[in-house]
Amino acid sequence: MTEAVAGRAPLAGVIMGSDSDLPVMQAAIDALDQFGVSREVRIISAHRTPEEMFAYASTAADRGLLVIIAGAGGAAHLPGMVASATSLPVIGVPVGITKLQGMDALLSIVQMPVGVPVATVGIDNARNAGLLAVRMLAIGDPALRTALDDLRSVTAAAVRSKDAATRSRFADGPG
Ligand code: RP5
Repeated sequence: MTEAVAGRAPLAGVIMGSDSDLPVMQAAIDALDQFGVSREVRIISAHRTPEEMFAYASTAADRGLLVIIAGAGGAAHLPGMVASATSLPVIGVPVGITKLQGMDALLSIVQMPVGVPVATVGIDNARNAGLLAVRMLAIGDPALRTALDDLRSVTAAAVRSKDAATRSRFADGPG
């Protein structure tokens, strides 16, 4: 699905602490676009623009958003602080931008206190964040669920193809 998403009220918000996160976060945007999910993209920082962050999070549901993907690196407080100010599901993306290669961001995002959940994906795995958001939206959207089923079929076919090629390559060995 590659239908245009412009002009429709966004269902997903993709936010990140800096434009330096964008090369990683682009994969989340691409996944949403692949499934025709309307989205908005913002640079919002928990540390540098905290007022904007709280305004964004606290108004997100009323503006029609259904899910928020938040990426940040280093002392990555953006996903957790956004989750503290909204009841929408928040998916956190640890961005591996520092000398700690994302372990700092991963632990900052995943170690949330009880009561304030953030669904955390792997370091730099923004595509999974996008796909998880699509799965959440598919709960109430049968067409989206069918599209996800199709993607799983394509993914399985690719693995079966690699399996066939690998079996063929090693077919002549001993045993
Ligand atoms: C974090 O600090 C951002 O999410 C980014 O990953 C990191 C570095 O930001 P810049 O100094 O590149 O703006 O808040």
